[in-house]
Amino acid sequence: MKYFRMPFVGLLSATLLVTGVMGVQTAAADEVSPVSLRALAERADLRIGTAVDMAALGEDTTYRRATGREFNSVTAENVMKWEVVEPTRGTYDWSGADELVRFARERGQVVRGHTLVWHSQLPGWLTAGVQDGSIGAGELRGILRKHITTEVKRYKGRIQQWDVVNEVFEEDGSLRNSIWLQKLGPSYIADAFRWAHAADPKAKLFLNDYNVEGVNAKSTAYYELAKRLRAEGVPVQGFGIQGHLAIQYGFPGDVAGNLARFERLGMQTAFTEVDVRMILPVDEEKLATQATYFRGLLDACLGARSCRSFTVWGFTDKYSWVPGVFAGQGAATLTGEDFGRKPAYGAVGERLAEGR
Ligand code: 9MR
Repeated sequence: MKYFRMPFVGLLSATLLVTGVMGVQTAAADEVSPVSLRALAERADLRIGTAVDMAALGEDTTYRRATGREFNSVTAENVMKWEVVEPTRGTYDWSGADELVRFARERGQVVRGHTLVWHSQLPGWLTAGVQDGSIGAGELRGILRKHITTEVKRYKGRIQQWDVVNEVFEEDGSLRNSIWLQKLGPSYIADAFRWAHAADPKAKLFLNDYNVEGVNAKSTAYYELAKRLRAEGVPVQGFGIQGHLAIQYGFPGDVAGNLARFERLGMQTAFTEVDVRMILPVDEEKLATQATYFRGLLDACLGARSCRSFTVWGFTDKYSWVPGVFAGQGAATLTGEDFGRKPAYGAVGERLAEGR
């Protein structure tokens, strides 16, 4: 199915144009267009972000230009993860991460750092060492501390928000049975935040997970954790809601109430990885539903003072992670494989134009 074959060059829908958001259209393709999502977000005091696929950024000009034009925040989809930055123990590869940070700086974008402590995408040397017992608990703690300190220091002053711990709870609200919990016990979470804070005191430090959009057992576990950590003086400042939705499961309940309770703790909130998948094939009804889901999450964000950052997990189906993981599902982003805009793109633009 073809979407609107409007090339992705900075024009929003006619609806938007009549709402008076159109400025003088003199921007070259790679500049910030007055009618980009980015320009609309700036008026709403919001960082609108995307995950960036560094391979695509290097070889796909349409992708590269749109990344600069449409967004004022970027997240590394993979290149800041541990398996990428330290593939061999003590040998680092910062090439992708450095390139993204440079790209962002040249375009006046902020960077969300993703992610320091996770159970997935760990380097082989680390998981093997833990498994065969050659890396014991004491050494593992030192390795984690060094990893966090090294990476956060390297980008000190250039990362707005760090996802310090990612996906540490199960759906029922119990702590995930990761190597971190098994070997270091639950205190690894507070340690990680303290180490990250020592390395870059100005970066806002986030918890981050999926299936925590609304009020449920998992998001409540985060709420209790955040409350306790903050009472103990642990430097945790934000709650990151990934926002990987699927139209066949319905829209989550009480997203606004969920944001509000973290806000009452004095925390920032953010949507960090939004996409909305569907069972293929695509049809107009599904696309219309998808648009309401994107709009619904954005609406909750703009309705909360604590929410100043809304990131999509890629903006084109051409590079989306979804079909590779959920067989028979896809079309999860704002534009199609040909960058044609879906109704969701228009819905996001319209909601941004309405402001807070
Ligand atoms: O989009 C990422 C994909 O390219 C990787 O193969 C995958 C590996 O697990 O991670 C994906 O990003 C994930 C993110 O880092 C954390 N939340 C869930 C995201 C989608 O799986």
